[in-house]
Amino acid sequence: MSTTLITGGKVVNATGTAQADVLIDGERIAAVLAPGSTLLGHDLTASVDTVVNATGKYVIPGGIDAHTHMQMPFGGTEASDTFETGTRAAAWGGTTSIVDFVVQYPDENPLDRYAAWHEKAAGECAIDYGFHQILSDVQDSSLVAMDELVAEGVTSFKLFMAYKGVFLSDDGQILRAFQKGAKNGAMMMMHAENGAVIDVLVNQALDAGNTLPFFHGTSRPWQAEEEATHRAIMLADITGAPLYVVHVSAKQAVQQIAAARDRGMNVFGETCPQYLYLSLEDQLGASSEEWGNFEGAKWVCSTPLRSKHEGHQHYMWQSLRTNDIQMVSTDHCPFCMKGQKDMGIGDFSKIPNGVGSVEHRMDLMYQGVVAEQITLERWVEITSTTPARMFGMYGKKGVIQPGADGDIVVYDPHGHTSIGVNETHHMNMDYSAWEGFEIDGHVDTVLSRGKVIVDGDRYLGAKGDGKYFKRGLSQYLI
Ligand code: DUC
Ligand code: ZN
Ligand code: ZN
Ligand code: ZN
Repeated sequence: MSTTLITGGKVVNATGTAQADVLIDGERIAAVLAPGSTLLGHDLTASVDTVVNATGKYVIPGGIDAHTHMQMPFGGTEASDTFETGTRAAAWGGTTSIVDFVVQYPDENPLDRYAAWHEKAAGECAIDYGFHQILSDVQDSSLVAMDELVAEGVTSFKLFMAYKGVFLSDDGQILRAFQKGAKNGAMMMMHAENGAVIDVLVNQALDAGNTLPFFHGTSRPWQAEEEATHRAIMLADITGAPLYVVHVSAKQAVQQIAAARDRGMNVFGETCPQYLYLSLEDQLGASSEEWGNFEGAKWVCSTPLRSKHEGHQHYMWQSLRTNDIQMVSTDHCPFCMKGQKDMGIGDFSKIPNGVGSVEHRMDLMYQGVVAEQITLERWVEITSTTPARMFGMYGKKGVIQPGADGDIVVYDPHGHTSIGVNETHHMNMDYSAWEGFEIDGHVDTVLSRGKVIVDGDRYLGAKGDGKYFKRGLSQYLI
């Protein structure tokens, strides 16, 4: 077992920041020590196998991205990052755990799909991974499977109010799944958009000849998100199930979540970097020599980017500060422009939905600290500590304390990261949704369960380093 000492840095937990050294023994944190401590008279720097000098830098718990779709079959193709490429990119960006979605399509057995996801991920991942389960079109067998999956560490289930024939469950099916969640303690996750309304608006847009990517956004109005969020909350209230609303982009949806929380409900909200930084107007204005005004396809995702004139982005930052929104995941669902997104030239509804950001979440959210939108501790909380607690990983993950896994990032606030295309990102994509973003800050060193996997610009990890994490129930529930 090797030992590592991270010296000279400022250890940042959600609860506070202190100058401290971190001693890692094997895979776990052994001690958090006053700077320069000896142990029983021994100079630690001379006693350990590896010393990481973190002087002038932040030492934070590794990021947890609780919403990814590695190699997900979707929209007639498959998300372009494999478990291997996607988790390696995550590691480069300071994320040391993901929770990915097992997909059950209608008529498939959720347990078979769960086994299939293990097959895809086993031996491939750079960092630890857990699974949520997507349930489509909830059947009796799905309800039985939910108990077995919870026992396997799949303690959260995502349902959809949109994507008819692919994912959509009706309100009765949702109610039944929620009843099960209320009983077995699982977190119920919701893609909250009114699918029937969206389907009509999509067809009307196409009939009118409005085929460009921008019309993806205009045919998914915020009212469809607010309404579905409200409905999901009411169904949770009827059943007593905890509810986690994924990829919230509309301020009105946040207001529904905040109102439910004020009433004492266990309702939680997640947003994603694209809803904090990007707008429908950016998508409308996008064009390039290569793609013309199809360029906007790079940012086709659901929920969609929202209008900046309506103030959603600003509201989302504020909600992160006030805890009306609890955490930030990416909804990493990457597709290349060539051969994937371009299926939607002439018909935006055929553009596979998704943006790839798994590598950039920690950097992008750190810009909120730089811009004084959130505190340093809140940055750690929304990217690591809360995801760990929300999804039953806290204690081992999401905190720097004795006994926790040695998942640690040394972050240099004086460093700089330019986000560009191939040379400067590691995701398996032929473009970047974040191209041109200049980041104040840099991920310097990344440890996964005590092993240094990123050291400056060297990648020292290997596929298979990452192991399945069998999650417990949410630590936010009594
Ligand atoms: N939204 C996306 O953008 N991609 C995957 C699925 C989803 O809900
Ligand atoms: Zn979704
Ligand atoms: Zn998703
Ligand atoms: Zn670097």
